[in-house]
Amino acid sequence: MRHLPIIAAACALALAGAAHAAVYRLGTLEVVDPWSRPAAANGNGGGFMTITNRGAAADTLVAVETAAARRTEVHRSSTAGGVMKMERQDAGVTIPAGKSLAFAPGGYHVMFLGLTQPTRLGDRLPATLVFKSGAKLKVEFQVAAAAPGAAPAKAPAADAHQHH
Ligand SMILES: [Cu+2]
Repeated sequence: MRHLPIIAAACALALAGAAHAAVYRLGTLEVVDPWSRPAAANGNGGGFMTITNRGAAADTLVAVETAAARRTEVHRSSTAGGVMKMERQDAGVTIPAGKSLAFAPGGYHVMFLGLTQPTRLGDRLPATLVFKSGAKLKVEFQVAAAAPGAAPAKAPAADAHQHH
């Protein structure tokens, strides 16, 4: 065997501390900081992350598998005329070759429908991201009040609204 750093097929560097990003890799796909907000059992949760495709071809997130919810969908939120709506992305979400795509509140997100258990701060929701290429990337959505690595919120915004 050649002397090379061992890179596991799915390499999770989930380190404690806000300064360290959680990075999951499989082939040319990379997912950074999957996270979700606390939610009640039987409720719905949103899953957020950044997916980078370092490959030469586009790939598409087509499904998310998890035992933590009865069903999952991929959604996109948008605001038109001051009204926020969510649209199911039945064809999946394509990450072009060499690009990153952010799943974030107000935009693309994974929708966990019917959580089997309440999710609390510090919990991790294991899930498998399924891509059109056949890649299946295991990640853990960290339950947090805000995006990991984001500046600490001073106070909840008065106009903060939850669409889930
Ligand atoms: Cu949604």
